[in-house]
Amino acid sequence: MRTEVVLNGSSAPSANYIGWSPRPATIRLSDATGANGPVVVTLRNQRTNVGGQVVFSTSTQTPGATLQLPLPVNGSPVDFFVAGKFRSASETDRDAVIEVVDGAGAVLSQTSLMVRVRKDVTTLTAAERDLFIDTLARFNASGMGKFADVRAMHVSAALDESHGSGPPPPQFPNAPAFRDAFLPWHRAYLLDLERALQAIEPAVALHYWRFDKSAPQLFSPDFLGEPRTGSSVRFSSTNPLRNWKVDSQVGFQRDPRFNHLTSGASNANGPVLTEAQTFKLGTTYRAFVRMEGQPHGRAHTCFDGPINNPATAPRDPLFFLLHCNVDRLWAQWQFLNRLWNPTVAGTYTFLGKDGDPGATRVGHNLLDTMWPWNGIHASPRPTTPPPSTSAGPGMLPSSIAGAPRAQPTVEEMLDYQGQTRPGVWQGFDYDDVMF
Ligand SMILES: [Cu+2]
Repeated sequence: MRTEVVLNGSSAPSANYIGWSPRPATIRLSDATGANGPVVVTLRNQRTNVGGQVVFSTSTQTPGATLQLPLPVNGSPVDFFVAGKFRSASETDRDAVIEVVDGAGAVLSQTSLMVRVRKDVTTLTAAERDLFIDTLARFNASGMGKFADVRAMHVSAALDESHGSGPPPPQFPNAPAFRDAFLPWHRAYLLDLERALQAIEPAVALHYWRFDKSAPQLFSPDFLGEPRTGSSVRFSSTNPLRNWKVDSQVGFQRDPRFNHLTSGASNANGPVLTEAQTFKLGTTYRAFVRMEGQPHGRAHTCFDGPINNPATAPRDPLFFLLHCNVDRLWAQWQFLNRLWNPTVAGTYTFLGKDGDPGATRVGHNLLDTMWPWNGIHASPRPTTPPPSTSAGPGMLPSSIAGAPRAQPTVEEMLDYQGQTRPGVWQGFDYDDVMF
């Protein structure tokens, strides 16, 4: 007797990646030899002391470490859900194993999967760290790879789309200066990059730099480089980033204006807001998005080097770890305030589309699509051809997540876990932001 477990609607191994959101799964008797009626099986974690852990649920049963299901003898599939057990993420590729046993304890199948989440860089194993920097280096390919397009999404022509600039429109005088889509735009941006990295190496995830805490591991020759005053950061001779090249330039400067070995980020104006202070910016999106200035902006300006200027910041890989933390802060804030659904007051600012009364700048209204993924390059959008990590305009698709669409709207970036739209998961989670 054998069983077959299928995750995320595909029996391909590339589908066996989950986060904290319940993912659709099926189980069936693939070989019913010896059964003369429905077979009750138990799903469990094969190893409970090592590797990623999962929980099982059904439409009527709450999540648990085991699940009993009767399987029809004719081999038709039975639905269930599987999710990563919060704070029990994988450390290596597909180190979680769903084991199925019959009533006598005989093992009917084992299915490997990975609970793949974005982690605090200070908690990574050496293998996780190396997987990340190696994949990033391969994606850049010493300046010859598609990483150039990721950078080209965040140059000066694009900053109206991704950041705040200019005064608020006259009909909306109290609006923050065009900042609304700062967080959704960067969420899409990071996800597009992460999917590009996962196309090279499925086990990789973006990770985040908690800039309000010291992270000496990060600023070391084996990770993102050791600062050297006035010159490029130093990498160890085995670090795949040692040949990091952008704009025909090898290496980059990143001089901290703070003691990077002992404290969180700080500049002449003082430290970045702590996480707790950031959450206290307010309980509406309009109040919270002021974090674009502090802590986000200040985290950038805690260094001398390309990272302190928006148009050049993506030359430095730290940019992506900084922004991953910005996105995580938003995700955590969303969770704390239960704000994923735009029809709930405070989730987002303007709920209409460009051209409606009260609209702010195109690309920043809830129902607007976002450049470059929408492929539009006529004013007032950036007029340069939109760079793309995929063959045409649009986000890279995912083998495990159906969302967002290739040309996402601002709205689609809000509920990344499917909190208010069950099953609509974007394919990423944070180690400390639960579902
Ligand atoms: Cu930034």
